[in-house]
Amino acid sequence: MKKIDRIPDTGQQWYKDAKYGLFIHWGLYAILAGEYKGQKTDHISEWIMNTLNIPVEEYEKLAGEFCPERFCADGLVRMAKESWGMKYIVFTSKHHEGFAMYHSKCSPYNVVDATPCGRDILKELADACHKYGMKLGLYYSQAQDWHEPDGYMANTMMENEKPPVDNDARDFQHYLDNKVKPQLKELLTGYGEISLIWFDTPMGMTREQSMECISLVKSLQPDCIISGRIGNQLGDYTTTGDNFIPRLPFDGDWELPATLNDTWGYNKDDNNWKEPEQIIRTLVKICSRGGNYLLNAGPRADGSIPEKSVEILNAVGQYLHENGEGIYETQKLGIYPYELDWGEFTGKPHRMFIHVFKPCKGLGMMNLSANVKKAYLLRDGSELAYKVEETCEGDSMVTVELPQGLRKQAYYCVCLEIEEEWPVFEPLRG
Ligand code: JFZ
Repeated sequence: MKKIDRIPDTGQQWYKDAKYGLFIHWGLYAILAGEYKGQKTDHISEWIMNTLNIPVEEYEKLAGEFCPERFCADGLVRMAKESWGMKYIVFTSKHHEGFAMYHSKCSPYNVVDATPCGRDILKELADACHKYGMKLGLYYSQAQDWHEPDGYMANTMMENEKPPVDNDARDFQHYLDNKVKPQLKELLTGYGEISLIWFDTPMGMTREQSMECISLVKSLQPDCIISGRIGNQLGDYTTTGDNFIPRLPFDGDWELPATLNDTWGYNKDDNNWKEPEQIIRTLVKICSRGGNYLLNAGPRADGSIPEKSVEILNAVGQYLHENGEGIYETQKLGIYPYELDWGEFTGKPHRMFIHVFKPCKGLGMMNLSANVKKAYLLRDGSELAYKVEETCEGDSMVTVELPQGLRKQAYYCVCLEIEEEWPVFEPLRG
């Protein structure tokens, strides 16, 4: 059972302000794209080696086919920043498959030495991030490594006549000392500023082993943030379950990792895309509850981003372009006592942002008590009329009036400037 004994805090203002980042899952699994020798995986595609029980010697051969001709780090980072409105990128430097997407000197199983492309993908990405002022984080699978005899491997539900893996029989410490730590050292010394290490699936790691990884990271880059999945509740922030949105405002720094469809790595058959509107609503909810949204794109093996992902992220980016003030740098709000079907609130000191998701005749907010100084449409600054009243039942009520044209629209944001630092959400009473 998880015991919560402290409020997680990254101590990094950039992270608290960021709100929206890009997760990139890219590795050899992108070549299979969800299918191996005619068999399709029905699990997340980056797990295909484990799910379909592909032997190491077979899986390794994929490296010989890795040819990312269409990968352009510069273009990707520029797009993430300018079109998608993202403030940080987390890239899979090594996922559970064990393959390093950078030039590792301590394992030849890497993108430079084991492939015909010979490109240090991470170097290209890091250069672009530093050029555009994009914060760069690295996903690193510290516990699971299916390529190494001493790395852990999960026993999945989707077994393929596979004998269970006995992780206890493995010399995990040996793998930790001989692959994880040397690789972390390479990653934190060879690629400039690394703002975050996204550890994952700690499995059987002891507190000491988690601590060893943390100490190493902090000794090399003290400001580097450690994700919640280092294990043993030692992360600098809370990582929620994938695609799980906390219902209530949540103390401390936290982040929700999420997919655009049902997989992280590229899967050619997964077309279960989320609508941009759903992504926007989720982003707003996350902001009102104090977290960050780390949204994934899984490039194809050739390095291109699926067109549908680009389309969705562009649409979300358009909302951010117009309404970013109501997203970036916002802080956790209190609990508004009503469930509104038309919108959600975010806030900064002396400003409350009303994100409207449905056509409304006016924005009536019961049990909101605030001395409103001004109401305006965020995207163009046009002022809106408002009323601050008390109902005959004695509840506070703020109503923003909407001009005809706006009543038919949805996905816009209204800012209320208020005298108080934070609006008061009155509890319901009899
Ligand atoms: C992990 C990985 O296994 C997966 O491939 C992907 O990288 C994802 C971001 O992270 O999967 C998890 C780990 C933890 C939870 C869910 C999925 N969790 O705690 O709910």
